[in-house]
Formats: sequence, structure tokens, C-alpha cells
Amino acid sequence: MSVSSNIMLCSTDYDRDGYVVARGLFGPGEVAELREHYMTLRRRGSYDDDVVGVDTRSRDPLKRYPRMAQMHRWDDVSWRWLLDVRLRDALTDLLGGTEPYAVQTMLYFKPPGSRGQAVHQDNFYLKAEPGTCVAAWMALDRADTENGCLLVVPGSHRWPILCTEKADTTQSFTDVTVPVPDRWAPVPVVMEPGDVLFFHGSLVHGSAPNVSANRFRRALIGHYITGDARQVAEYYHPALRMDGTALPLDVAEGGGACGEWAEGTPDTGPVVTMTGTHKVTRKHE
Ligand SMILES: O=C(O)CCC(=O)C(=O)O
Repeated sequence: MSVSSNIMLCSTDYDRDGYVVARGLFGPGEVAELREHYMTLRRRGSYDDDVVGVDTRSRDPLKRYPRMAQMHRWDDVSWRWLLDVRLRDALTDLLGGTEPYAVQTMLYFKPPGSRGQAVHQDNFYLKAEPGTCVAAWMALDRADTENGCLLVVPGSHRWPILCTEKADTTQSFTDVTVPVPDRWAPVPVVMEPGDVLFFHGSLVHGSAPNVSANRFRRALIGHYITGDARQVAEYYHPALRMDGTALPLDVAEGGGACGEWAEGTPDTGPVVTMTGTHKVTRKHE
């Protein structure tokens, strides 16, 4: 089955749930090379676009192996992956036939003993408008509940951007999260190396700590914005067309309305009302 028809079968799942997994989109050999490539880059030290630098002596595994960001700006392997035809075709199918623009690469190493990332919505950070952002999250290792696979709240892509609150930093390396009523508990997405999870910019997602004894949970992530977007937060410029040419877009500012949970009916459960206001501009996660 071609990549394209495989994904087209699932675009109804994407519309319904806000995410879909393309199983085996990249082969075992390619994934092994990528794993090795990023481990080599990380061992060499820190880079300009890293969110935090490497501290090889730290007791915190995430300081020894911090995530990398925007590698495609200086690394050809990352550039080619971000714009890979398989990702382009899958995203274009999922987005109803319009190509997206590429704006970010990230590599999470998540060694054993690492904290996870509290649940959040990506478009809170990217601020792509109109439209939204979409992530392509590729497993470089098997990702399961033991080593902290991704957790998603199916259907939450229909929620507006929620007001944030403080996260539990004993469990999460980021300090903001969004509240999720109990009836919409996050579910794990178990993935094999080379599987790619595509998810909508409003989908509530995150991950729990890696409690395995010795298993990394590496993931290579591309962030894209939909083809109708005319602005994105400054950190994500320049946006790239899927042929690699840069696209001038406006810079989105922070702040604006955000959703807060209010009591609904017994049928609906809690409902979101746009009563909150975000005052802070955040450059990136
Ligand atoms: O990989 C993870 O644990 C979290 C990734 C994530 O939340 C993201 O890419 O937005």
C-alpha cells in the first residue's frame, strides 16, 4: 500500500481524534542511522539553537541529554528529514490537499530516569493563524508506557487554546500545563521505531517520566503550520515551503483570549468558556 493511500485511509481518524499514527513510515535502517547521528551530535556538545546546554556531570538525565531544537538550520540530515516527501505527502493528505510550511525540528533523547512533559497544546506556543500547527513525531526507539511514550487526549483538538497553569515539575521538565477534566484522561500512544504520529496544534498531549531501567525514548519531531497560516511566533521564522524555500510571514504576538473550564450539563460534562486572557508572550516551549 502506498504511503499516500495508507494515510488517506486514516484522515478520518485524524479529523475525529486530532491525531493518527503512520506505522513504519521510515524503515529500520534509516531510523538506526538517525539515532546514531543525533547521539553523535549530542556527544559533541551544545548548539546555538539548543534550549539548554549540555552538562555531562549533572545528575539530571535531561541535563546530560537535553533536547535539541532547530537542527535543520545547520544540519543537512535534519533539513532533509523535515522536508521528506513521505512527511510532505502524509501531511498534505491529512490537511485536505494543501501543503503545510515547515517551522521546527526537535530531538528528544529522554534517557532512563528522565521527567516527562506536562500536557499542553502546541499552538499555544507557535501561534499559527489562521489555521494551526501540526506535529510529526517520529519514534526512534520503541515508545511505551514504561519509557514515557506520548499521551494524547483524543478529540481535544476541537477545544480552543486553554489557559495554562503551573505544572508539577517533579514529573515534568516544563513548568506549564493545561487542566484536563477527569472524563478526558490522556491515553498512551505506543509506537515502534519509524512510526510517525501526526497531531493537530490544539490536541492536548504530553508524556510521563521514563521509568525504565535502561531504555532511551528518542523522538525526532517536525512542526509544521497549515498552508493558510499568515503568521507564526517569531522563534519559528523563517517558515519553509516543503521545497525548502523561505516564506515571509508576519510575526504573531503573545497574549489573547484563552479557554477556561466551566460546569456543563450531565451530558456534556465540563465546557470551555473563553473567559481567560493570556498576558505572557512565550518565545518557545
Ligand atoms: O516527546 C515528548 O515527550 C513530548 C513532545 C511534545 O510534547 C511536543 O513535541 O510538543
